[in-house]
Amino acid sequence: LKTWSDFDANVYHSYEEMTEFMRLLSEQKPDMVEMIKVATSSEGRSIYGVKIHPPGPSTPEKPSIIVDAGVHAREWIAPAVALFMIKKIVHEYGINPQVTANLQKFDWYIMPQVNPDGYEYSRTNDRLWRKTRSKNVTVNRWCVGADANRNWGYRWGTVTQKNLERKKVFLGEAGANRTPCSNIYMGSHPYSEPEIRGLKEYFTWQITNPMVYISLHSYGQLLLSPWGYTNERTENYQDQQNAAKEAAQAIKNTTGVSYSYGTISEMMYPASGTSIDFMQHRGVPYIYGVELRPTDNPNSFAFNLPPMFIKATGDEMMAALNAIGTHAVKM
Ligand code: ING
Ligand code: ZN
Repeated sequence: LKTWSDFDANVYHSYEEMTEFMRLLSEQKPDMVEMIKVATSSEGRSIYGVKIHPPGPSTPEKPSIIVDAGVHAREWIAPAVALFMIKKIVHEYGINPQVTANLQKFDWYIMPQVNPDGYEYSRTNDRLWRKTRSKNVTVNRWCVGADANRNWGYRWGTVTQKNLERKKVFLGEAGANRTPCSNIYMGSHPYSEPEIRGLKEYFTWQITNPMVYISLHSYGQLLLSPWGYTNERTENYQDQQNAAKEAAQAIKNTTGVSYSYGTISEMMYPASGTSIDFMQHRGVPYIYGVELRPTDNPNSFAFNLPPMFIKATGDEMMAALNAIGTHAVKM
């Protein structure tokens, strides 16, 4: 790579290549892009993001749009889409009216890969790895990793498998699990995972006016809003659904693909300790956990979406974020 625009957003990259892209971008577009460090992983990798604003000094009072991706290692399309959007925003600022308007209204914080240890493990050892790579000792054996989307402190561990069984809810990877060997292990305590601790600190202290928060996952083509830990609806449920409806329509208009929307517990399963619930509790008005492509039908590509779909998935997510941003400033 010589310049940031040489970065091929239409393939899956190593973590090193991702950080190289962000570094080049921040060096070559310093008037728009600042590289931020949000955390250090269990294996010692630095976790970065970018803050993007219109050319010129950034103004601290601006509302912001926050996007994270890569929480779950095997969901490769999520970091690819986040990187695609970073490149698209910088490239199309001043050209594409939607992108331009939303960069003028909001500061964008995009963290494209927040679980680099898990991601690298999924590239080299186990394609279906989901968790972090922290080490946990159990009574009779070692188990590695916690579910980074069960480790947040708000209502941490309140939806256990035991609770779910009592409610006769579909199990799968729902709820949260106290056993370190589980794929949805919630961690030994809230924020036990350094990746999540770092994100929480950054969100709490460095982002003063969050307006939209999006966490990218795969798959299923869903826009999921709070709460995760309970079936109860949030006080701003209707407004969140209205914005989701506009986002789904924007996606449809962009690529013709359908996304459904609703709360996490309605559309999928109850889950506690997610970043979505933390952000809702913090009072962020528009919050969506997004399940990107493909659909969840049995013969879909599941976690192995071919890279030829990165562009379309990225374009439609950009359209969805622009729609949510446009809705947010109207309210
Ligand atoms: N699904 C999510 C999970 O953590 C989710 C569902 C997404 C919940 C975003 C909360 C926020 O189980 C996947 N595919 O990981
Ligand atoms: Zn996920």
